[in-house]
Formats: sequence, structure tokens, C-alpha cells
Amino acid sequence: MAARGTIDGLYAEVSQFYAEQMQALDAGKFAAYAETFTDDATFSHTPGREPARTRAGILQDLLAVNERFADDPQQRRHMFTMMNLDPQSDGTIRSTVYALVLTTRPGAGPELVRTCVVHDVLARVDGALLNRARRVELDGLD
Ligand code: SDN
Repeated sequence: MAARGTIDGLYAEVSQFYAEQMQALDAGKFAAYAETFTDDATFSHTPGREPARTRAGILQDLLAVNERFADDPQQRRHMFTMMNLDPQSDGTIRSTVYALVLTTRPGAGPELVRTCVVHDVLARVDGALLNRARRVELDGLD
């Protein structure tokens, strides 16, 4: 557990990073979302599916995943909570965070479609935080 008081500034910074990143995803700004990953990043979000690799690969993968919503207008919201940061001696930050995925279709109420645990490795590139790795574990699967 990180010492109290040492993590406050970082906590706010990562929180803001996630807010910008996930609002880009939910707004369908997939290129902006992909830009929050390093060039050599890996991203795994669905069991049995090969992780996407590189920023360009992540963008392609997200475009493919979102094609399935083409005939199903809905607003998805990925809500991050219980963010737990573990700064490493090499300067990277391990972050474990819960994600709730909600969806709302026109005229209907919101539905909770998934709960997940997100395992991130964040790195600083030219001073800015980026995701070097993201692995999303979906609850309810073996
Ligand atoms: O970026 C995320 C994701 C995500 O991109 C997901 C995708 O499909 C593309 C951050 C945190 C959580 C997630 C969760 C998912 C779920 C995944 C599979 C699905 O919705 O069927």
C-alpha cells in the first residue's frame, strides 16, 4: 500500500488522465483513445481474443469491436472507480481499477452490462502519462 500523502498529486493526475481517456472512448473518438497508449502498447479486453498491439493495432481493433454497435444505437459509459495505484521503482505505475460499463438505448433506462477489473501499466513519455499495457478482466467468466 502506498504511504499516505505521497500519492495525492499522482492520484489526481491519473484520475484526470482516465477521465479524458474514457470520455474519448465513450464519445467514439477512437483515435484520441488510441493516442493515450504508447506506440508499443498492448491492450487485452476480451478473453480468447489476441491482445491488440501497437497504437495503430489498438485503433483498428476498437474500430472492429465497435462495428457490432453499428445497427444498435446506444450510449456506452465506462465508469472507473476504486483506483489503486502502485508506483514502481522504474518509474512506471501499476494501476488496478474497477470499471462499470453502462449502456443506454434511446427511450430506455440505463443498464449495467459489465463489471470488470482493469490492470494497467502507465508510463511517462515526455512527461505525459500513457498506457503501456491494459488488461481488462471481465467478471463472471472462468
Ligand atoms: O477500454 C476499456 C474497456 C474496453 O475497451 C472494452 C471493450 O470491449 C472494447 C477500459 C475498461 C473496460 C473496458 C471494457 C471493455 C469491454 C470489452 C468487451 C465488451 O464490451 O463486450
